[in-house]
Amino acid sequence: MDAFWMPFTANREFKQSPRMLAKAKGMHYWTPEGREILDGTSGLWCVNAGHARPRIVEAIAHQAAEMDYAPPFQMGHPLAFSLAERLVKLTPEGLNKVFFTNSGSEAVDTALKIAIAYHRLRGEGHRTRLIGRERGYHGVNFAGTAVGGLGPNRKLFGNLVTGVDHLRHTHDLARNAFTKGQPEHGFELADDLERLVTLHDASTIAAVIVEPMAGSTGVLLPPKGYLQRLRDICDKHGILLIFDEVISGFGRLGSPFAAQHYGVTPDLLTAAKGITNGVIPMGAVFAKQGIHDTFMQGPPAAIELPHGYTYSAHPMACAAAHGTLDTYEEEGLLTRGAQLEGKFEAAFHALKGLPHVVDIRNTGAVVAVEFAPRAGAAPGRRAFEAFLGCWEEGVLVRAAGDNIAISPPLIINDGQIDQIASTLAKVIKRLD
Ligand code: PXG
Repeated sequence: MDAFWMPFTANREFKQSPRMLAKAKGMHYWTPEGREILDGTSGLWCVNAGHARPRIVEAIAHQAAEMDYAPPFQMGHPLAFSLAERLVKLTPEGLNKVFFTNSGSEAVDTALKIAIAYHRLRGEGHRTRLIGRERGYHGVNFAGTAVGGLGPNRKLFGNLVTGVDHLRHTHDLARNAFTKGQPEHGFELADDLERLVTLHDASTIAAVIVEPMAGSTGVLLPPKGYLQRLRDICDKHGILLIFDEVISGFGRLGSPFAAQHYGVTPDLLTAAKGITNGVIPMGAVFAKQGIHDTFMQGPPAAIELPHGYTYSAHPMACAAAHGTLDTYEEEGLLTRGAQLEGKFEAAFHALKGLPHVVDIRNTGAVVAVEFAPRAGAAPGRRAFEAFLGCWEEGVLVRAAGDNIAISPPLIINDGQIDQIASTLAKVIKRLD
């Protein structure tokens, strides 16, 4: 166990009593001992079509034998172009250019660099400030950590990128607890952006980045009207709006992207995870035509964007993404979340009234159950114990601060939704 320094894990605690997964198929994992675990988290918000799907397995096997790798700089391969064509048909109107990365973190840092460079190319090089939001998660690279809004992820690393500010988060238990779908209260929190404009001046601000639905911080839905208000303020001041859809993209909310679900279109949109069903790492930044075209002004022989990765548009990832999109299309998975929403809502809101439960939130195929923190204990302990309890009962859920988040593969059936809800209820009753 010793050599592997595990990510975002309590290494010493884990190595005392490991939780290991060895096999996966459809809605389930199996431990090395053969214990069956229902996947209530799509792995880590990524396996949206379920595990070991034949189209994806075949696509990867074929590609490994056909062409394992191709250099992405000054060279191309057909799958990358065909994948880009397919993807921009799914994205919100106008986001019709795609830049490939290998993760959500890389997509975020890429989008922020594009935003700054875009302004510079337009003669507004003074627009460098980046605005994030409290409780936002934008991955772990330098800029993503800086615009991120989770204190524990930031405090070890100093100031990182300077010229960053944050909007307040929109979570409001006092006014919105136990809301089904979008909360009624809080759209005015978007006006924080006006306050930051007043403070710093719009001419210094390059972009605002938010998750339309904040996932890893515990499923925070945007208050009604909030995203449109942000869009309006950005337009008024020439600020780019970036939606980080690494979690909300590819069907989680019942539309291909949250931008379509909420009817608000950003200027740049980041994605990852579900783009390949989590099977091969891949991320993407989708850009509006006008942003892309701003880069296409200089001499044709010049490299317009000096940015990219050895593995951008990796053939294996492109093959996995094609197999994933085939599966999503054939099974209608990118809109299935909308049909599942009612079942999720009924199954999980029935947990209201159980001990320590202070909020339940849901949309599409995602739910959070929030606990009151235990007095005197470290934050999140109750949720972590609920996660452990569910694991022992054969259900994988995710602890996020004081919340349990549930985001299973979109192929889930009603009986499996009930199994997650009843297991969680049983475990909650045992919590102190
Ligand atoms: N943006 C968002 C909105 C994310 O949710 C990233 C960027 C970074 O993606 P990569 O691929 O670099 O990890 C994410 C990742 C959790 C959890 O517990 C969520 C993520 C990662 C790890 C844990 O909810 N999301």
